[in-house]
Amino acid sequence: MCGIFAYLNYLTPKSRLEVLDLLVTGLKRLEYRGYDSTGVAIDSPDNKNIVMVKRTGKVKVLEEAIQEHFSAGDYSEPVMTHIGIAHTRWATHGVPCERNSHPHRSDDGNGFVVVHNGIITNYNDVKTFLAKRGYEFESDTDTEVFAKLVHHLWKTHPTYSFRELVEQAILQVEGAFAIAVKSKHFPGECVASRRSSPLLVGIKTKTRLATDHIPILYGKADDKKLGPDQDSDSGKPQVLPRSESTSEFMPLEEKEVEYFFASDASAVIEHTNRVIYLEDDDVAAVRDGTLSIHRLKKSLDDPHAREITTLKMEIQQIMKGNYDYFMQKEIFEQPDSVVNTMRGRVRFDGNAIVLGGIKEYIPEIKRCRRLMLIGCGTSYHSAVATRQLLEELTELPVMVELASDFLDRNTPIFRDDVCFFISQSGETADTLMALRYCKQRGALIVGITNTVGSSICRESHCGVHINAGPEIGVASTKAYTSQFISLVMFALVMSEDRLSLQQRRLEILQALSKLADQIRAVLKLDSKVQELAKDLYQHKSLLIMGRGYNFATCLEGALKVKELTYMHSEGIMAGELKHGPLALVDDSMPVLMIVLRDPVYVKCMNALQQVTSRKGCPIIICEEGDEETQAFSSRHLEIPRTVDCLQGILTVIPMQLLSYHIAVLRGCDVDCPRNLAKSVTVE
Ligand code: G6Q
Ligand code: GLU
Repeated sequence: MCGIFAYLNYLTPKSRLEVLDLLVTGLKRLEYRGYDSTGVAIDSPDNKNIVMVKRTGKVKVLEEAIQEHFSAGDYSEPVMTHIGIAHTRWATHGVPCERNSHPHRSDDGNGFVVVHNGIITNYNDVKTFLAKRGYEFESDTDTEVFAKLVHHLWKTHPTYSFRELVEQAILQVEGAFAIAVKSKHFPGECVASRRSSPLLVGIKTKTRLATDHIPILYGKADDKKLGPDQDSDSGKPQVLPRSESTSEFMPLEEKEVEYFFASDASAVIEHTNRVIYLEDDDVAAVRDGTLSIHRLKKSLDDPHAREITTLKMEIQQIMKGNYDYFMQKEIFEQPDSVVNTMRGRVRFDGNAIVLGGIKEYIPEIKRCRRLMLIGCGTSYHSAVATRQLLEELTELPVMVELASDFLDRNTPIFRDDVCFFISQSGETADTLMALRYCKQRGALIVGITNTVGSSICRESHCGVHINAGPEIGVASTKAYTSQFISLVMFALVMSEDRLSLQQRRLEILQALSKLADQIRAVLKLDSKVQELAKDLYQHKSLLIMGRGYNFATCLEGALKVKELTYMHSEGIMAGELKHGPLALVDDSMPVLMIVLRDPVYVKCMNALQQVTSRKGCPIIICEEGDEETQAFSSRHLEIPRTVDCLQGILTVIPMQLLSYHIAVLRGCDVDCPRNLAKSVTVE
């Protein structure tokens, strides 16, 4: 997913060079989301025009272009009021190139410029409508139609305010978007909106804000849609009633104030911790330093205001510290992040668990017909990892689904289903669409997310925040182990009144209390793993085999290897070896096997013998001191013994380290792997 960052200073002196520096820094904080090109737009020194710089490649390339393009001179003069917008693009329509980079403009005069996340699905219709009215397009993107549509509405409705023009344009487009728009015709104003793609507004004032919410101003539009040929008689687009004007009501009027529009909090936290998470179809407008929020239609359960929340994260949480990469930092944070996930929830003295976010729903969940765990990628793997324990402790059928496939099948969902949506970002489109599908069918929706204010978090009936802290590296690591722990805690809550399961619960609770130290012990294998990576990094493939509680580790380990090193890798259920995969094994095929002393140990040993008898030389992850298993290979990683259902927390860490070291040896971009984004907000 890409990123939006916009900065508006009102009665706060800032030079254009300072604004550009703020914009570039904001984009740097969003780099982890994945992108292929960048761009900025600011006012020209004479305030009569808008100047843009756009580049393909990294933010660094844009930064260098800005330094060349904007010599000091007029750009170093302080300006009291100004709005600058910036963008990192993850191309969906039109190849990554300067011409397709954002911001996109309405006309040669840069009358309106827009930055956009997402996809405008009806852009061809809108493009046809505009082309008939003389508009010529200079890019292959869907985004460009939005800028030109606003311009068209401005020409045909000169009395409309900037916010009203954007509102009307939003009514005409379909699909997912987060947008920020600036205009030379409306200096010092910014209008932003979202639909299925995240956007928040940070507020920074010299004095404490006089309010902790912004009233929502509602309009009375009907939602008649316009296609390109459905013009009204006048040949002009039929413009719908406007939302309430704000002249009589200034919800948030501050003297000196700065606003930050961003795709997520990591770009805002170093400036302010006071943010408003916009909801779908909110239109946020700043005019004369006043922020107002508008919605065209008011539904029964719509709130009267948007809350100004206080971010809890700290700036150092989104910095690398003394690590080379965010992913490396996040791997080594896991002894702390798993503790944070359990903090305030697991009471080791009383062996009790409290999950405040779902507590009141537990009776209803206990009466449900089945549990469904739905997610994508690593989040899906955390569901695979905990399914067996959930079945054991809840004694309910547990289905585990990839969100994309779940939707393709139109899976039957019933009112007595409980559906869990697992998502680090809380914005993954496939997972969000699956949530809405299940919610429409009356199921109880439980969100397991790591991002406060995210769409999945807000659209769930209840949920558990995994409290892993911001995860910046595209490849998920600490979120996986925290998702894993969160689902284990849920299983323990569901079984707290089952006498027959108390011994099992105690065993698990005791194991949880040792987990942080055991993770530290596994992390001490880092240099040994680095040596193993030297054996592997020039190979083309790596097979990872295991079963039972460790099959999920094989899937997750293979995904880590693929996404970080661009090597092929496959997680293989050891029980399936004889049914085909064994044909891949010879003395040249790299194999890693997980063989721990658990209920499937003997079966895993059978698989190990099948591999070695075909001259396979597997790397083995085994328990400390297990000499019988170690005898099968000179390359083994010993991990501490824990209860079977938590082994997957310890066995995944060597996989995270191995994929990291292979990626470094192969010269890959560890934090931003090619073609990938931190959150996939397009289906
Ligand atoms: C894994 C990747 C990716 C991610 C999915 C789901 O390392 O980060 O597979 O897990 O895209 O993302 P969310 O958990 O944010 O929904
Ligand atoms: N669909 C737009 C484009 O291709 C925006 C993509 C994005 O989210 O960056 O330019």
